[in-house]
Amino acid sequence: MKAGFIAVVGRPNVGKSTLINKLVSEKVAIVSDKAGTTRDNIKGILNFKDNQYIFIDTPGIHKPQHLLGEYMTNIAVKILKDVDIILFLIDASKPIGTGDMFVMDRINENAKKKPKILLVNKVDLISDEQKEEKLKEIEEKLGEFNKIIFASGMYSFGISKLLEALDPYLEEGVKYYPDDMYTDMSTYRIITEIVREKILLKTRDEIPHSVAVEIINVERKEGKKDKFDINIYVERDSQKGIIIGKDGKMLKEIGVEARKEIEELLGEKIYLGLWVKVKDDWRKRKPFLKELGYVEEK
Ligand SMILES: Nc1nc2c(ncn2[C@@H]2O[C@H](COP(=O)(O)OP(=O)(O)O)[C@@H](O)[C@H]2O)c(=O)[nH]1
Ligand SMILES: [Mg+2]
Repeated sequence: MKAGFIAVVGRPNVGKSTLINKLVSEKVAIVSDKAGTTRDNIKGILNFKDNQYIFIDTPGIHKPQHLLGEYMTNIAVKILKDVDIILFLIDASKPIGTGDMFVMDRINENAKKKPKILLVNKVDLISDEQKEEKLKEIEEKLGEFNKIIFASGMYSFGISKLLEALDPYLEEGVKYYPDDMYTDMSTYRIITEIVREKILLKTRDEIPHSVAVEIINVERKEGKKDKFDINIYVERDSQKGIIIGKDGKMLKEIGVEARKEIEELLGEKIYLGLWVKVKDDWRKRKPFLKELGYVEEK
Protein backbone atom coordinates (compact mmCIF):
# COMPACT_ATOMS: atom_id res chain seq x y z
CA MET A 1 0.00 0.00 0.00
CA LYS A 2 1.16 3.51 -0.89
CA ALA A 3 -0.55 6.84 -0.41
CA GLY A 4 0.04 10.53 -0.86
CA PHE A 5 -1.47 13.99 -0.72
CA ILE A 6 -1.42 15.90 -3.99
CA ALA A 7 -2.18 19.63 -4.18
CA VAL A 8 -3.90 20.51 -7.44
CA VAL A 9 -3.10 24.16 -8.08
CA GLY A 10 -3.31 26.68 -10.88
CA ARG A 11 -4.97 29.94 -11.77
CA PRO A 12 -8.77 30.08 -11.86
CA ASN A 13 -10.51 28.22 -14.69
CA VAL A 14 -7.68 25.93 -15.85
CA GLY A 15 -9.85 22.87 -15.09
CA LYS A 16 -8.72 21.71 -11.63
CA SER A 17 -12.17 20.74 -10.36
CA THR A 18 -13.19 19.02 -13.60
CA LEU A 19 -10.03 16.90 -13.45
CA ILE A 20 -10.56 15.87 -9.83
CA ASN A 21 -14.18 14.87 -10.46
CA LYS A 22 -12.98 12.69 -13.35
CA LEU A 23 -10.20 11.18 -11.24
CA VAL A 24 -12.53 10.09 -8.45
CA SER A 25 -15.52 9.37 -10.77
CA GLU A 26 -17.78 11.38 -8.48
CA LYS A 27 -18.76 15.00 -8.38
CA VAL A 28 -16.90 16.33 -5.36
CA ALA A 29 -16.27 19.82 -6.71
CA ILE A 30 -18.66 22.05 -8.59
CA VAL A 31 -17.60 23.33 -12.00
CA SER A 32 -18.50 26.39 -14.04
CA ASP A 33 -16.94 28.69 -16.59
CA LYS A 34 -16.69 31.43 -13.94
CA ALA A 35 -13.43 32.16 -12.12
CA GLY A 36 -13.80 31.71 -8.37
CA THR A 37 -16.12 28.69 -8.54
CA THR A 38 -14.09 26.68 -6.00
CA ARG A 39 -13.82 28.45 -2.64
CA ASP A 40 -12.36 25.70 -0.45
CA ASN A 41 -9.70 23.02 -0.40
CA ILE A 42 -11.71 19.91 -1.21
CA LYS A 43 -10.36 16.38 -1.05
CA GLY A 44 -11.07 13.87 -3.81
CA ILE A 45 -9.80 10.40 -2.90
CA LEU A 46 -8.91 7.74 -5.48
CA ASN A 47 -8.01 4.14 -4.60
CA PHE A 48 -6.32 2.49 -7.56
CA LYS A 49 -4.10 -0.61 -7.69
CA ASP A 50 -3.03 -0.57 -4.02
CA ASN A 51 -2.40 3.17 -4.24
CA GLN A 52 -4.40 5.84 -2.46
CA TYR A 53 -4.20 9.21 -4.20
CA ILE A 54 -5.62 12.09 -2.18
CA PHE A 55 -6.11 15.01 -4.54
CA ILE A 56 -6.76 18.39 -2.98
CA ASP A 57 -8.76 20.74 -5.15
CA THR A 58 -7.95 24.35 -4.38
CA PRO A 59 -9.40 27.74 -5.22
CA GLY A 60 -7.50 29.33 -8.09
CA ILE A 61 -4.45 31.17 -6.76
CA HIS A 62 -4.77 34.85 -7.72
CA LYS A 63 -4.17 38.37 -6.42
CA PRO A 64 -7.04 38.80 -3.93
CA GLN A 65 -9.34 41.84 -3.94
CA HIS A 66 -11.47 41.20 -0.88
CA LEU A 67 -11.49 39.13 2.33
CA LEU A 68 -13.09 36.13 0.66
CA GLY A 69 -10.49 36.20 -2.13
CA GLU A 70 -7.77 36.49 0.47
CA TYR A 71 -9.10 33.42 2.28
CA MET A 72 -9.28 31.50 -1.00
CA THR A 73 -5.74 32.28 -2.10
CA ASN A 74 -4.33 31.81 1.43
CA ILE A 75 -5.70 28.29 1.89
CA ALA A 76 -4.57 27.29 -1.60
CA VAL A 77 -1.04 28.56 -0.94
CA LYS A 78 -0.90 27.06 2.55
CA ILE A 79 -1.70 23.56 1.32
CA LEU A 80 1.49 23.67 -0.78
CA LYS A 81 3.43 23.26 2.47
CA ASP A 82 1.41 20.27 3.69
CA VAL A 83 1.28 17.95 0.69
CA ASP A 84 3.66 15.33 -0.76
CA ILE A 85 3.35 16.32 -4.42
CA ILE A 86 2.46 19.47 -6.37
CA LEU A 87 0.30 19.08 -9.45
CA PHE A 88 0.35 22.39 -11.32
CA LEU A 89 -2.26 22.86 -14.03
CA ILE A 90 -2.05 25.27 -16.94
CA ASP A 91 -4.47 25.80 -19.83
CA ALA A 92 -2.97 24.50 -23.11
CA SER A 93 -5.14 26.81 -25.19
CA LYS A 94 -3.84 30.02 -23.61
CA PRO A 95 -0.38 31.56 -23.55
CA ILE A 96 1.41 31.15 -20.23
CA GLY A 97 0.73 34.48 -18.56
CA THR A 98 1.33 36.45 -15.39
CA GLY A 99 -1.47 34.50 -13.66
CA ASP A 100 0.41 31.21 -14.19
CA MET A 101 3.72 32.77 -13.23
CA PHE A 102 2.14 34.11 -10.02
CA VAL A 103 1.22 30.51 -9.09
CA MET A 104 4.70 29.26 -10.01
CA ASP A 105 6.24 31.87 -7.69
CA ARG A 106 4.02 30.71 -4.82
CA ILE A 107 5.07 27.08 -5.49
CA ASN A 108 8.74 28.04 -5.46
CA GLU A 109 8.29 29.99 -2.24
CA ASN A 110 6.39 27.28 -0.40
CA ALA A 111 7.28 23.92 -1.92
CA LYS A 112 10.61 24.39 -3.64
CA LYS A 113 11.94 20.90 -2.89
CA LYS A 114 8.76 18.90 -3.48
CA PRO A 115 8.14 16.83 -6.58
CA LYS A 116 6.38 19.03 -9.15
CA ILE A 117 4.32 17.70 -12.00
CA LEU A 118 3.02 20.05 -14.67
CA LEU A 119 -0.26 19.09 -16.27
CA VAL A 120 -0.97 20.93 -19.50
CA ASN A 121 -4.76 20.67 -19.47
CA LYS A 122 -7.45 21.17 -22.17
CA VAL A 123 -5.13 19.54 -24.71
CA ASP A 124 -8.27 18.80 -26.75
CA LEU A 125 -8.10 22.44 -27.84
CA ILE A 126 -4.60 22.38 -29.40
CA SER A 127 -2.74 20.64 -32.27
CA ASP A 128 0.39 18.47 -32.04
CA GLU A 129 2.41 21.32 -33.47
CA GLN A 130 1.21 23.62 -30.71
CA LYS A 131 2.28 21.02 -28.14
CA GLU A 132 5.90 21.38 -29.26
CA GLU A 133 5.67 25.16 -28.95
CA LYS A 134 4.08 24.78 -25.53
CA LEU A 135 7.05 22.74 -24.27
CA LYS A 136 9.43 25.54 -25.28
CA GLU A 137 7.20 28.15 -23.66
CA ILE A 138 7.10 26.09 -20.43
CA GLU A 139 10.88 25.84 -20.26
CA GLU A 140 11.24 29.58 -20.86
CA LYS A 141 8.56 30.87 -18.51
CA LEU A 142 8.10 28.25 -15.80
CA GLY A 143 11.33 26.25 -15.64
CA GLU A 144 11.84 22.59 -14.83
CA PHE A 145 9.41 19.93 -13.64
CA ASN A 146 9.78 16.30 -12.59
CA LYS A 147 7.32 15.48 -15.34
CA ILE A 148 5.17 17.27 -17.91
CA ILE A 149 1.90 15.65 -19.00
CA PHE A 150 -0.53 16.73 -21.71
CA ALA A 151 -4.06 15.92 -20.63
CA SER A 152 -7.72 16.78 -20.79
CA GLY A 153 -9.75 16.40 -17.63
CA MET A 154 -12.96 16.90 -19.53
CA TYR A 155 -12.24 14.08 -22.02
CA SER A 156 -10.37 11.82 -19.55
CA PHE A 157 -7.24 12.00 -21.65
CA GLY A 158 -3.85 11.49 -19.96
CA ILE A 159 -5.29 10.21 -16.68
CA SER A 160 -3.34 6.94 -16.55
CA LYS A 161 -0.14 8.76 -17.45
CA LEU A 162 -0.82 11.14 -14.59
CA LEU A 163 -1.33 8.33 -12.06
CA GLU A 164 1.89 6.68 -13.23
CA ALA A 165 3.80 9.93 -12.87
CA LEU A 166 2.55 10.39 -9.30
CA ASP A 167 3.22 6.79 -8.24
CA PRO A 168 6.98 7.08 -7.43
CA TYR A 169 6.32 9.96 -5.03
CA LEU A 170 3.69 8.25 -2.88
CA GLU A 171 4.68 7.15 0.59
CA GLU A 172 5.13 3.43 1.21
CA GLY A 173 3.12 1.53 3.77
CA VAL A 174 0.40 4.03 4.55
CA LYS A 175 -3.27 4.55 3.83
CA TYR A 176 -5.24 7.48 5.19
CA TYR A 177 -8.90 6.89 4.31
CA PRO A 178 -11.26 3.92 4.11
CA ASP A 179 -11.79 2.46 0.62
CA ASP A 180 -15.34 3.71 0.21
CA MET A 181 -14.59 7.33 1.07
CA TYR A 182 -14.14 9.61 -1.94
CA THR A 183 -14.31 13.03 -0.30
CA ASP A 184 -14.02 14.74 3.07
CA MET A 185 -16.92 17.07 2.39
CA SER A 186 -20.06 16.67 4.46
CA THR A 187 -23.35 15.98 2.71
CA TYR A 188 -24.67 19.38 3.84
CA ARG A 189 -21.67 21.11 2.29
CA ILE A 190 -22.18 19.26 -0.99
CA ILE A 191 -25.85 20.32 -0.95
CA THR A 192 -25.03 24.03 -0.60
CA GLU A 193 -22.38 23.70 -3.31
CA ILE A 194 -24.91 22.14 -5.69
CA VAL A 195 -27.24 25.12 -5.19
CA ARG A 196 -24.36 27.54 -5.75
CA GLU A 197 -23.35 25.75 -8.94
CA LYS A 198 -26.85 26.03 -10.42
CA ILE A 199 -26.77 29.78 -9.73
CA LEU A 200 -23.29 30.16 -11.25
CA LEU A 201 -24.31 28.35 -14.40
CA LYS A 202 -27.31 30.64 -14.91
CA THR A 203 -25.85 34.04 -14.12
CA ARG A 204 -23.15 36.40 -15.39
CA ASP A 205 -21.15 39.47 -14.46
CA GLU A 206 -20.76 40.08 -10.76
CA ILE A 207 -23.49 37.67 -9.59
CA PRO A 208 -21.40 34.45 -9.36
CA HIS A 209 -18.85 36.14 -7.10
CA SER A 210 -21.51 37.72 -4.91
CA VAL A 211 -23.41 34.57 -4.02
CA ALA A 212 -23.13 32.50 -0.85
CA VAL A 213 -25.38 29.61 0.16
CA GLU A 214 -26.25 28.36 3.64
CA ILE A 215 -28.61 25.70 4.98
CA ILE A 216 -30.73 27.35 7.66
CA ASN A 217 -33.08 24.54 8.59
CA VAL A 218 -33.58 20.83 7.99
CA GLU A 219 -36.85 19.21 8.96
CA ARG A 220 -37.24 15.45 9.20
CA LYS A 221 -40.65 13.92 9.94
CA GLU A 222 -41.71 10.29 9.90
CA GLY A 223 -43.50 9.43 6.65
CA LYS A 224 -42.70 12.79 5.03
CA LYS A 225 -40.01 13.99 2.66
CA ASP A 226 -37.06 15.75 4.32
CA LYS A 227 -37.34 19.53 4.01
CA PHE A 228 -34.29 21.73 3.45
CA ASP A 229 -34.53 25.50 3.83
CA ILE A 230 -31.61 27.25 2.22
CA ASN A 231 -30.61 30.91 2.16
CA ILE A 232 -28.99 32.40 -0.92
CA TYR A 233 -27.07 35.55 0.01
CA VAL A 234 -26.29 38.33 -2.45
CA GLU A 235 -24.75 41.75 -1.93
CA ARG A 236 -27.28 44.07 -3.61
CA ASP A 237 -31.03 44.42 -4.10
CA SER A 238 -30.48 44.40 -7.87
CA GLN A 239 -28.75 41.01 -7.58
CA LYS A 240 -31.65 39.66 -5.58
CA GLY A 241 -33.95 40.71 -8.42
CA ILE A 242 -31.82 38.90 -10.99
CA ILE A 243 -31.72 35.66 -9.01
CA ILE A 244 -35.46 35.67 -8.38
CA GLY A 245 -36.15 36.61 -12.00
CA LYS A 246 -39.35 37.68 -13.69
CA ASP A 247 -42.30 36.24 -11.75
CA GLY A 248 -39.82 34.12 -9.81
CA LYS A 249 -38.90 32.13 -12.91
CA MET A 250 -35.13 32.07 -12.39
CA LEU A 251 -35.30 30.99 -8.75
CA LYS A 252 -37.75 28.28 -9.68
CA GLU A 253 -35.40 26.88 -12.34
CA ILE A 254 -32.47 26.98 -9.93
CA GLY A 255 -34.61 25.15 -7.36
CA VAL A 256 -35.74 22.40 -9.73
CA GLU A 257 -32.23 21.71 -11.06
CA ALA A 258 -30.66 21.74 -7.61
CA ARG A 259 -33.38 19.56 -6.10
CA LYS A 260 -32.94 16.89 -8.79
CA GLU A 261 -29.22 16.67 -8.17
CA ILE A 262 -29.61 16.66 -4.38
CA GLU A 263 -32.20 13.87 -4.64
CA GLU A 264 -29.74 11.86 -6.73
CA LEU A 265 -27.05 12.43 -4.11
CA LEU A 266 -29.28 11.45 -1.20
CA GLY A 267 -31.18 8.70 -3.00
CA GLU A 268 -34.54 10.08 -1.85
CA LYS A 269 -37.07 12.79 -2.67
CA ILE A 270 -36.87 16.06 -0.73
CA TYR A 271 -38.53 19.45 -0.40
CA LEU A 272 -36.21 22.34 -1.17
CA GLY A 273 -37.04 25.87 -0.06
CA LEU A 274 -34.79 28.62 -1.44
CA TRP A 275 -34.77 32.12 0.08
CA VAL A 276 -32.83 35.06 -1.36
CA LYS A 277 -31.40 37.55 1.17
CA VAL A 278 -29.34 40.70 0.74
CA LYS A 279 -26.22 41.08 2.92
CA ASP A 280 -24.34 44.21 1.88
CA ASP A 281 -20.71 43.55 0.99
CA TRP A 282 -20.70 40.18 2.75
CA ARG A 283 -17.39 39.24 1.09
CA LYS A 284 -15.69 41.91 3.20
CA ARG A 285 -17.36 41.00 6.51
CA LYS A 286 -15.34 38.66 8.66
CA PRO A 287 -18.06 37.48 11.08
CA PHE A 288 -20.30 36.50 8.20
CA LEU A 289 -17.45 34.80 6.33
CA LYS A 290 -16.84 32.87 9.52
CA GLU A 291 -20.47 31.77 9.69
CA LEU A 292 -20.12 30.39 6.17
CA GLY A 293 -16.87 28.60 7.03
CA TYR A 294 -14.72 30.90 4.88
CA VAL A 295 -12.25 31.73 7.65
CA GLU A 296 -8.97 29.96 8.24
CA GLU A 297 -8.77 27.79 11.33
CA LYS A 298 -5.75 28.72 13.36
N1 LIG B 1 -12.01 22.15 -23.58
C1 LIG B 1 -11.86 21.81 -22.29
N2 LIG B 1 -12.49 22.51 -21.32
C2 LIG B 1 -12.31 22.13 -20.03
C3 LIG B 1 -11.47 21.04 -19.67
N3 LIG B 1 -11.48 20.91 -18.31
C4 LIG B 1 -12.29 21.89 -17.85
N4 LIG B 1 -12.81 22.64 -18.86
C5 LIG B 1 -13.74 23.79 -18.73
O1 LIG B 1 -13.06 24.88 -18.12
C6 LIG B 1 -13.93 25.60 -17.24
C7 LIG B 1 -13.34 25.69 -15.85
O2 LIG B 1 -13.30 24.40 -15.27
P1 LIG B 1 -13.13 24.16 -13.71
O3 LIG B 1 -12.89 22.71 -13.52
O4 LIG B 1 -14.23 24.80 -12.92
O5 LIG B 1 -11.77 24.99 -13.48
P2 LIG B 1 -11.04 25.40 -12.09
O6 LIG B 1 -11.43 26.82 -11.81
O7 LIG B 1 -9.58 25.29 -12.37
O8 LIG B 1 -11.50 24.43 -11.05
C8 LIG B 1 -15.27 24.88 -17.28
O9 LIG B 1 -16.12 25.55 -18.20
C9 LIG B 1 -14.91 23.48 -17.78
O10 LIG B 1 -15.97 22.86 -18.45
C10 LIG B 1 -10.81 20.30 -20.74
O11 LIG B 1 -10.07 19.33 -20.55
N5 LIG B 1 -11.04 20.74 -22.02
MG1 LIG C 1 -12.39 24.78 -9.25
